[in-house]
Amino acid sequence: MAREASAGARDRSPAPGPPSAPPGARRLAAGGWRLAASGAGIMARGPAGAAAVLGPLLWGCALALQGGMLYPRESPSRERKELDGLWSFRADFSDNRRQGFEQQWYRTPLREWVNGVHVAEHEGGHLPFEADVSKLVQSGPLSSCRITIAINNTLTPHTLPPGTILYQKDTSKYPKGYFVQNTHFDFFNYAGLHRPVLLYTTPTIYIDDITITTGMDQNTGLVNYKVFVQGSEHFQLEVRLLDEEGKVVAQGTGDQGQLQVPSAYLWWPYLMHEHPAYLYSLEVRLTAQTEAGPVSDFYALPVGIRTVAVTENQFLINGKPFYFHGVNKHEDADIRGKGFDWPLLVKDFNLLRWLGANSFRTSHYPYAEEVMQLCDRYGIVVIDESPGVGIVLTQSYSNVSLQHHLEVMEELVRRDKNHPAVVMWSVANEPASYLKPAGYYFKTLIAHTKDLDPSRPVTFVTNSNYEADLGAPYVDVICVNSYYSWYHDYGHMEVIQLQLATQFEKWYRTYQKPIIQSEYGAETIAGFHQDPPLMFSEEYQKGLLEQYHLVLDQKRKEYVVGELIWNFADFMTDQSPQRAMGNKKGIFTRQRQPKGAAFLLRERYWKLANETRYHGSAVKSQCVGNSPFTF
Ligand code: GCB
Repeated sequence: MAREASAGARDRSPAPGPPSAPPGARRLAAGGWRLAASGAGIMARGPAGAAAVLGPLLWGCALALQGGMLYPRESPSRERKELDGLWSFRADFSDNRRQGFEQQWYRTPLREWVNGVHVAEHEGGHLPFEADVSKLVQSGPLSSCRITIAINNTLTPHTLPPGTILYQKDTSKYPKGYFVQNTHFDFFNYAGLHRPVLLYTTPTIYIDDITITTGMDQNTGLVNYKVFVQGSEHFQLEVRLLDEEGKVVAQGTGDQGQLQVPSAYLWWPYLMHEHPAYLYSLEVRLTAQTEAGPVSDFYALPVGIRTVAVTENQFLINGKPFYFHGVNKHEDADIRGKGFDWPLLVKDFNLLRWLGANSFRTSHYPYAEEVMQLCDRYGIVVIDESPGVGIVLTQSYSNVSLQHHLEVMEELVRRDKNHPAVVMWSVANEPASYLKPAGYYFKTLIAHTKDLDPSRPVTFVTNSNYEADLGAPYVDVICVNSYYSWYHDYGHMEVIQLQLATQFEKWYRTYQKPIIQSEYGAETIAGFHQDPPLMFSEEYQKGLLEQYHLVLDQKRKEYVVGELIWNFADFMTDQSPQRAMGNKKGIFTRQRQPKGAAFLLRERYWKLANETRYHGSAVKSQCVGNSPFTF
């Protein structure tokens, strides 16, 4: 089985075609294992074959995906190896390096070879895929093995995110064959493997997937489980739920059932309860008899018991109103670019907790699984967004695109369904939802996502006008982005209150659904100061935020259920006259140093936490202390 990696090619050359001698290889000792390498977040390619494979659109149909995508963990029956380190990458500088575009290799999925044998292919970035490679690597414990992954980050109108290749034909201005990749999103389309590639073993009969949903009946926690097994139809399953002290609190047998936990500890968001993020451990033990003897498998899954619900004007977690005071992020940092990095992750989570942020949106693609695990562990609530960003061309609403988007939602739900931190799916960011086909597109996509996971609300993030938005009728929560006094009425912060209040009123009157201000902010260059405030100064960012907060404070008493600043930190983008070395709307710099707005927001978020926490719980009121690590 193979997992994880993430990609996007910074050079504009096409990825190598199916190789006779595989390029870009890494050696590893594989022994007699069942072997797994994984590629999460391999950036996108043309999904031309998708419609042919899946047939008609999937609304309400069974899953197109085969098998589960449990995070590879060590256990008494499983071993895992991380293939971190330097891979030898090979860019193509040959004379015929444009051959890939001419022959449209980008219309075929990403490919992976082990010892020269093609084992897997995958379309789309940011989500894991895997392949069983046991037969290819069982030649002896000391033998080596070559894994080759060909990655292509070319974006077409049908990939997620979509993009186009623009050929410049005017030879008085551009060399022959010159082309550029155009995108409709505001972050850098990094190349390469962004996340770990892993090998892992399983027994021949193994636990392939687990689906958990949870509920409450009075004080009794309910954990519904379903276990999927591969390799045989004859096996026994035992399931035990352990509390944080390791005490068994419930148990069952068989591949599905309900565990009941008297006086259960609930999973609460950070700052909403004095004991946030309580995690049980679900231990699943499989035993089976085979001709070769007994086989057993063991997998332990963290489980948080919590409920999520939406009313006309509230977002409820465990039946109590929850207010999102959080951020939008990017997988981006200085030096590493988009690459996964544990120290960076720990730093970011410490900053989130310092800030008093209880939530974030995975703008604008699924983040690494390890990020989601930390959210579970620290109680940081997540709006889990697909890579559906920049759907603005009519072609990107075609059936081919929709088909791919439906599959991507299946992959996302399959990967993240068991995370208590995930409270809502976002299928897209700022699509051209006023275009005619958008109504059918979002109706289908949202219905399919709800079908996959009836336990969570679904949304997409809009910047369309409330009257024109054809997707909004289908969402559970209205998530709206606005940049008053930034992308228009430059410098006129005095109009923000009127414009924002009008925005909220119109959306609410039209839909009677809770609203989240899912983006707002201002470009700010750390260290620029100006009084009276001018755009790009730290004072302007703070002033703009304060104007938003005045209106948010009124409307959160009615139907606004959250505010997510754009952005947590500065991040890299394509070059343009609007971007001074990337997007600078962070409240932290790209190196994670605070701008003035970080302190302003910290003051606000801790105050909000004290006001909006669940009052049955005694969260300490030391919130606005000076300690940089007051949790
Ligand atoms: C948006 C987008 C986000 C951009 C941001 C900006 O509306 O959703 O991706 O980075 O605005 O700064 O312009």
